[in-house]
Amino acid sequence: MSTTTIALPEKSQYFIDLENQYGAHNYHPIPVVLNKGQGVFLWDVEGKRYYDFLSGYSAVNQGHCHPKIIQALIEQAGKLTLTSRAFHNDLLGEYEKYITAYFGYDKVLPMNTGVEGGETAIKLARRWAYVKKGVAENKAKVIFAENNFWGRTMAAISSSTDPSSYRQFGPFMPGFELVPYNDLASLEKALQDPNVAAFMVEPIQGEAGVVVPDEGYLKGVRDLCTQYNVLFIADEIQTGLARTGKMLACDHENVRPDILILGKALSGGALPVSAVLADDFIMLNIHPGEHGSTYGGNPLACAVAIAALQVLKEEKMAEKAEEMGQLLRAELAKLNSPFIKLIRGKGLLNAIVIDHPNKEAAWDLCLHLKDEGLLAKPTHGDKIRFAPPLIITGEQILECVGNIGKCLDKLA
Ligand code: IF1
Repeated sequence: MSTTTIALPEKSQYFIDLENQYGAHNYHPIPVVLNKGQGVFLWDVEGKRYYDFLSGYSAVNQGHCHPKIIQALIEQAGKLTLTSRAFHNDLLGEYEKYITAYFGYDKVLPMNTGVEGGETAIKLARRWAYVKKGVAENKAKVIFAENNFWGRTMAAISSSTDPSSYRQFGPFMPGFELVPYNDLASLEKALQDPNVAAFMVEPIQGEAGVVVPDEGYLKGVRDLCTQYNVLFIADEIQTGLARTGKMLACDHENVRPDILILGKALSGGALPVSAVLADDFIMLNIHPGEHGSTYGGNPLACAVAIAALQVLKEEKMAEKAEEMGQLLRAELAKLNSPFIKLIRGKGLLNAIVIDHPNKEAAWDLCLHLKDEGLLAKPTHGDKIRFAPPLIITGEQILECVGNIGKCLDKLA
């Protein structure tokens, strides 16, 4: 990361200094201090406006502070925010009915963060393997794709191939195996093991730098998992909820995972809400007292999630993402920049790969973009994710690409 220290306006520096002094140093943010968000825009404490091209890592698909989502938050916040699952409430069942019909599954297990959704999916798969598939206790295996990212818990990093995720945090969770992404032959080989409970995979690998698999990969995963009686777990926490131009990235190939994990935009950025959806033959192997969480399915989250899901459909955000994504990639290509090696993505989940002798070029480009009023952040060094809220207009895309072009020229 760039070590060049930039002189920041006093107000911004004040807030950054507080974080450095009193907060863990587990991030290296772009040097900007935000205090307002609305739609595709963010404002910093100096009042400067930015286009948000990260969308909270796809948690803000609906746009910052979407009025309908915030309205639901405010109304419910004044009534009842948390009952715990020790008691019933008048929102959980309504939400469960709504989201299971929305995605076509028998049941949902509500959690909070995305990684809790991943953990829940793995527990459901292991339990199914013991109860239904007949795998010997503690012998169940779960297969993951290399370069996956599904969070920061011990289980999540136990499946990671990224040293910055797992180094010096061992020992790790047993029973996890890895296959190359987008490689059906390797997957089929791994599935020969009768102890395999599930294959958990992102339909597009987000953190890896928006890696889109070949057409037919997801269909192949679905067919192989069916053939070998292995559960297909789709981690749609970043790719789901209209981000890639369909409601789910799996919809591009019309495949239905056995377990679907959602998070991030399930609340439109208002509060952590995640969900695991599956049919009864998987979900009903977990019995009362065997899994849960204090905030899982809380009434506030239910009210917000219903509004967040309604808005996606009412405002046809998947269709918009498809159209705007095509425009964004086409306009980026037209820049013909010598510093863009690759443009890839689906819908409004895109990334450019920077080609430049200076290994800090992607970071430096993001600093120039910030000065031009566009916020983005590199991932894995040379890739920059371009993922604005799905409500961005064509005119705004053109304006942003113009600014991206100006900033690329500064890398010369
Ligand atoms: C951070 C990355 C993205 C995810 C997928 C599960 C989770 C994530 C596909 C876990 C979370 C977040 C984590 C956040 C930044 C962001 C991220 F850069 F870390 F890798 F998006 F690419 N599955 N991704 O992308 O969800 O528990 O965070 O709610 O750790 O800084 P979570």
